[in-house]
Amino acid sequence: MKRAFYVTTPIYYISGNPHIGHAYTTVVADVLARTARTSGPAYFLTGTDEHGQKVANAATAAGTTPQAWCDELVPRWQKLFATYHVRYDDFIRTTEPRHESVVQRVFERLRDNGDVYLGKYEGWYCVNDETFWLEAKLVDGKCPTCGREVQWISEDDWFFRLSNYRDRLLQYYREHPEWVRPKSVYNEMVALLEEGLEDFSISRTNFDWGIPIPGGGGVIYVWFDALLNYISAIGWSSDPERFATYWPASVQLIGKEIARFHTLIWPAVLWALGEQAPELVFAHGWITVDGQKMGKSLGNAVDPFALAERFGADSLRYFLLREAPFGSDFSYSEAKIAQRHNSDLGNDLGNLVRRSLSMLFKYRDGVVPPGDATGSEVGAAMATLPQRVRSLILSLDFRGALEAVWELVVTLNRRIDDQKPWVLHREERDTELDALLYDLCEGIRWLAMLLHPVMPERTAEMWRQLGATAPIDADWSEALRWGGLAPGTRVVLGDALFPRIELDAAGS
Ligand code: ME8
Repeated sequence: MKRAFYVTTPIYYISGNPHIGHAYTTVVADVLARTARTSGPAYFLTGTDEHGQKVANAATAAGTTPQAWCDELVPRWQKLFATYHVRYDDFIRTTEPRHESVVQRVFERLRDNGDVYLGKYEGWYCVNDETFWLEAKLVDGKCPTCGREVQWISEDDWFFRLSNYRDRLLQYYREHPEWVRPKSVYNEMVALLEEGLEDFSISRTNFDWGIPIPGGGGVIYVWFDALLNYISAIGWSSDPERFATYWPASVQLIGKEIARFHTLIWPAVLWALGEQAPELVFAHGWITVDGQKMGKSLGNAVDPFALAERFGADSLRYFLLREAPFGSDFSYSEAKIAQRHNSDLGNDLGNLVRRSLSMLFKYRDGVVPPGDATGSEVGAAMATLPQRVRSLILSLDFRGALEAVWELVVTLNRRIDDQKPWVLHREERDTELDALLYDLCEGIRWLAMLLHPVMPERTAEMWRQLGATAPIDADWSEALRWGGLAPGTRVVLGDALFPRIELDAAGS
């Protein structure tokens, strides 16, 4: 039934400016979507989470209304994603009517079938994380996630019968040991399930910036509202055919601090609606500064626009995917970004392209010669590379995928060093020189295609310099056969792809 790869990011609170952490998840989703698109349809959703007390407080502090505040901030997020070359299919805002009507419909449906009931909530609430906490979970009386003061809440609320789904969830976790990754998060969620689940408050009466409860009595709790974006955007209850094309989602990416919402509450809500749980929820690690999660509220957030300006958005994309195994935390430093940029991208990849194309100019007037008629050794050695890279990316091993691509970078650089084209030229070993130059250009074509999902803009420039005319994002299994680059292609000498960044200037 399902016909497309569907990937989502969390929708971001627009209580302040975006930071590099927000770009991180969205870039990862973009890499997945771009890779999936090379072999079939994909759909990539991101957006903004606009209701709730946190956003309302930010608007009040800025002396404006929540809606005006959101309208003003949304373009900053869209600009962030454009700056990082992200190509999403849809950007959902939770204040849009297409979303609000679905949330109300879900509420009514669950109230009618008894999964939602009226009760009394008394307990602690953290506005920053928009999260209710049991007293026992507080740390020194403060929010266990962000360490801020919590407030006492006592109100009549609507509840979702989460406790009813505990056994089904446990069974589901046992039968689908890969549905939540990484394993550390899976284990943590199973431990929570074993402790037992409380019903979950899904309304608020002490403030009004939210979707009204049908029939009155407050607004819908921001998390219940927000989770539903993943299905409201694809036509739940309004366009069944479209919905069936995309749901269940292939990958839902989140940061690990919101795993509980996505892997305990979210599947239960979906089951209450008669829908399936997503195929995979991946809770990735944090970008940290001095061991702490980078975030606006801690005052350690890095401006993603300044960063892109300094290092280039594609170098940042590369860094984010290459630096740590996906799932782990990793510490941020400009020195590390500069190091990856200069070494992997500048020395290995950029120099390969520059050396190869300038030799082609020097020895063959910039025209790609014919390859070895008896077959290429490099081509044979790399035959399964595209398949390997694709499957590593789609299993979210981005670092492994980049390491695999670098096998080709290293092989080509080594061939130049071993075969010494300048000697081949001097000794007039023309056929050998032709074959080597062809392999270098064909290798660069492969690299541009394989790295396109990770560095869409720099690889497009590689493509331009190579004089390639076919689409760079074509199906790998068709386009990546050694010999695809037509002899006679005229290459173009361009600027260095990854100009060196001095470590001192970059800070450390
Ligand atoms: O939680 N390192 O929104 P949010 C890595 N609106 N990723 C980070 C990060 C960091 N230091 N900081 C933020 C919300 N992120 C809710 C989500 S979904 C139905 C509702 C990324 O603005 C990461 O993906 O606090 C994290 O989960 C998300 O931003 C949190 O964004």
